[in-house]
Amino acid sequence: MRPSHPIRGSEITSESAYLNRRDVLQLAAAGGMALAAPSFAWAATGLAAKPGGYDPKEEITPEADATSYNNFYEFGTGKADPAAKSGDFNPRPWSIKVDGLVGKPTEFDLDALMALGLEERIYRMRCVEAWSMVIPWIGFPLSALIDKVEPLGSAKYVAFETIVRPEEMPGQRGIFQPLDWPYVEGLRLDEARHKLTILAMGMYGKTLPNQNGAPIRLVTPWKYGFKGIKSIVRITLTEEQPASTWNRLAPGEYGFYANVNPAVNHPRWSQAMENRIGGGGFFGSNERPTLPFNGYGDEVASLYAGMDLKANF
Ligand SMILES: Nc1nc2c(c(=O)[nH]1)N[C@H]1C(S)=C(S)[C@@H](COP(=O)(O)O)O[C@H]1N2
Ligand SMILES: [Mo]
Repeated sequence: MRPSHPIRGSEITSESAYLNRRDVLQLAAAGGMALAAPSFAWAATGLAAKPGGYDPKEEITPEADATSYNNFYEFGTGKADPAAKSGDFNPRPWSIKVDGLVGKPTEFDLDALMALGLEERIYRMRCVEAWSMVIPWIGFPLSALIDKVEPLGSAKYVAFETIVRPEEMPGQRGIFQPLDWPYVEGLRLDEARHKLTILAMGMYGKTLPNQNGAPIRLVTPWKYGFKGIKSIVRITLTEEQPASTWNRLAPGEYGFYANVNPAVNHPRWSQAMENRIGGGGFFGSNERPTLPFNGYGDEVASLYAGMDLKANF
């Protein structure tokens, strides 16, 4: 069954939003990033490959699907809740505090974040519930942010935290709270600095909609969707492995690494296949095999050399 696509505020405001495709191109040109040109050529033609194992034969997921079928428990536990119930959330102004084991703890506002080098990256995404999408993100490499704060030699991990704002997030109000807030996630420092890891501020050439994690969220395309923490307000470099929300809730079901792995089943279902959302239909009609590391193995497998990925799932 396809979800309905109600008209949302974000569709009306997107043209006047702070970030549109032209701004992105200008910023990318100003920054002179090596990756920017190929990314944009590739976005413009809709063809060609890279970065990151993207198969040009795979269609980009319709924007209406990517913005209406979401997980964002701060707005409710249903997949339609984030689009339906995030209208009161106001992601501007915003800042991210970066602290912990760094030489230069810094608070970055949206302008400072955008200046870190926005570019478009089309990534295959894969959720633990076995649905997948192909999404054109706009973001910058997380490594650019990490470099700015000058990590200390003792830093081994990066911890992320989502905003807590019950006044604007109905899933954080009421007696039944499905998760402990704030939502938290973590990466190993080398994963965080990997070239595929971005903080996204837009998608489909527009400002990120509230339901997808406005104004800024993590994207790690070789990991299951739950690692992609949304509406980030704090990033802390640590020596110890940080907590992650789903791992804390159900450690047998959601590992810290969360690398997409068709050989490691979720205890309640197989991870061998996935359903690509969009276009032709929803569940059942668009099934395909899941690839190790979601198809990004050439780029990321070396991060895990010598590790038992069944034990470290
Ligand atoms: N703060 C926060 N971040 C979150 C979640 C959440 O509930 N809260 N859900 C996660 C899960 S389970 C998934 S699959 C992705 C979904 O991202 P999308 O809605 O943009 O596809 O967001 C992740 N990030
Ligand atoms: Mo998820």
